[in-house]
Amino acid sequence: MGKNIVRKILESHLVSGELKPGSPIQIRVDEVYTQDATGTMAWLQFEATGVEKVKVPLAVSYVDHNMIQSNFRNPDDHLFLQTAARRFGAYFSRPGNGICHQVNLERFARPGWVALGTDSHTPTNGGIGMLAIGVGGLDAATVMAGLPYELQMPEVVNVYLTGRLERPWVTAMDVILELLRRLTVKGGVGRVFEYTGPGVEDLNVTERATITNMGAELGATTSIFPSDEKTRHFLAAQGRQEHWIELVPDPDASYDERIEIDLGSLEPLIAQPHSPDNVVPIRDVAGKKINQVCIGSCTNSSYQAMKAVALILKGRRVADNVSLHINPGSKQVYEMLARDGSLADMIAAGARMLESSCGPCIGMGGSPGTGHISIRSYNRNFRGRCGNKDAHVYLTNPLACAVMAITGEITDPRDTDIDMPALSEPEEFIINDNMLIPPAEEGSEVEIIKGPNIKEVPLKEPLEEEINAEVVLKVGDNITTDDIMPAGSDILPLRSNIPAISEYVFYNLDRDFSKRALGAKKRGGGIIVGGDNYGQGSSREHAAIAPMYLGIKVVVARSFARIHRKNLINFGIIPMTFVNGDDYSKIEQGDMIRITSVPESLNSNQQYRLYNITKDTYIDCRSDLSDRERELILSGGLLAYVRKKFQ
Ligand code: MIC
Ligand code: SF4
Repeated sequence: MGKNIVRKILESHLVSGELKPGSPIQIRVDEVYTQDATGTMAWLQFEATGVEKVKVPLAVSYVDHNMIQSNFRNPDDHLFLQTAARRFGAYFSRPGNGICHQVNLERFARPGWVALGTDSHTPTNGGIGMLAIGVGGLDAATVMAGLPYELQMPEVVNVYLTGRLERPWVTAMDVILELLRRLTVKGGVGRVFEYTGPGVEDLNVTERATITNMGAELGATTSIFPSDEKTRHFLAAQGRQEHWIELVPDPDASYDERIEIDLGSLEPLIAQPHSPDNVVPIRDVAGKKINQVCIGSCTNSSYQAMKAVALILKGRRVADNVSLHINPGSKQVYEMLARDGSLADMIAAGARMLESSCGPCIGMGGSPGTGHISIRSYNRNFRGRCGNKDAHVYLTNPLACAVMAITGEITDPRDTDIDMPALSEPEEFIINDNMLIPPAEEGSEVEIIKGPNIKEVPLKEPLEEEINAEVVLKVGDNITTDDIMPAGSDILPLRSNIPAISEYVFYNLDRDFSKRALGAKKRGGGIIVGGDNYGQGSSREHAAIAPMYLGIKVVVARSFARIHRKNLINFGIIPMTFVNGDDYSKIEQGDMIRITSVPESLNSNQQYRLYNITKDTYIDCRSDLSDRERELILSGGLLAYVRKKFQ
């Protein structure tokens, strides 16, 4: 039987395991990249392995999230990352060079390679035919130290594209919004989305990257496009034609499932608050007054999209009731907009130009006001993520965003007299890598500089025989890592300081959580109870490290999102699921739970009888850990495990 692209790449990178959906496989990795908000931990953890130099062919450390520098914390972290990269053999992308995924696509991504990135939107690189997976910092650190990466072999879903994006005001963003509408934020768990079909030819690499970027919101392991003539064109325009290879599925390739989308039938869509899958046609919600528009981020920052935005704004003005923020995704795009006059058109129209960074997407500035409506070309609109839980964030394509900045209300652009600008990729991009600092020839001579913001990574205590813990929180379905460990300009600068950041765990849902958890820690520890898809969204391992620090021993949920589940295991917290989903109702916040013979159950059939002491009932749970994952938990987490291996 013919092979699909995912299988071809995995076969050529397989170290051990069987490519059977659900079974654990270990693969060799070509590139690892980090961003600053997760990267300080990743590099501290790499340092803790004692390995002198990264063992992957390419490593890049980006700075793009923590850019406000309202005190010493961010610049301390930046200097640590810069010196660590130079010492350990990684490129350093300086603050101002752009958002990691956009820059990586432009300058490093290669078809046929495998990449890990410490950020959930790493699949952006799938637009070029790279198998790019978001992971926690500790996974990245151990792979850089020389271990293969372990994941569960996902199912491969074929998204078969027909037709062309020929309807006015429909862009690549509408393709992924349509998929989110159909499949929801849980629809991609345990799956990779491979795009094929005649419609693929209609999309260029940056449009494909918009689709694979936001595939993260489906909960997918990753998404990927073929590498074809469009890919060759993009790489040539980036001066990297030598990195091109053709990568297409065999004609008779098989898939676990198939979904079809006719590009020609799509219309402009919008995701309403507070979830990226709450998608409707823009026309359904048209007419609402808006307060803010944000254009850019790692989802929609290509030169062609930004240039089209500038053409819409040219000679027009931003409505009085709207604040328009634009954050182009990379220095390359920004410089090109400046040189061709687009930047002047944006400024003249009244845009507030931001630097090339994540910015308002992660609540680093640009928060909307109370009750305000913000329209964004970004990828996530979880409540509170923008920095204000009383604001309403909608997600739509960048062209529609530009139109709404002018009309001042939610508008389907087809209902205006504005002409849609043509979209096309340039023949050549401006290539100027002067903000990419290569690693040192002699790393051992470089001193790593750690300012006072940088604290040691805490280690987990070894696993106990018996857990006696209190249910410190019970939550519902689709809890995001933004709920567990909020970001924003007050909290994000604490990423290198676990004791300090742990005070904010579940802060927006329950201000007393961390105090309560610390109290329970003194009495034996805490348990969190969750619904379906617990831990969806970002890759931030702080959503596991900080709870570990607060004494959380177990999370019991109906199901887990992939990256968060792995992060929990890496930090020694056992992710358990209910054998019978209805038992979720048998356990309440405040209940005392006893779990006996924990290591023994973990080592045998991974079944646990939880005794609810408060209610005097039993609840059957299980964990589905691979052999390596069990070993990790028994050693007290991945870092302890790796230390044993390397020292
Ligand atoms: C996000 O979009 O949520 C982030 C901020 O980029 C995160 C990473 C982080 O929390 O540092 C992600 O997507 O993984
Ligand atoms: Fe940055 Fe937002 Fe992209 Fe995350 S989703 S990498 S915060 S731009």
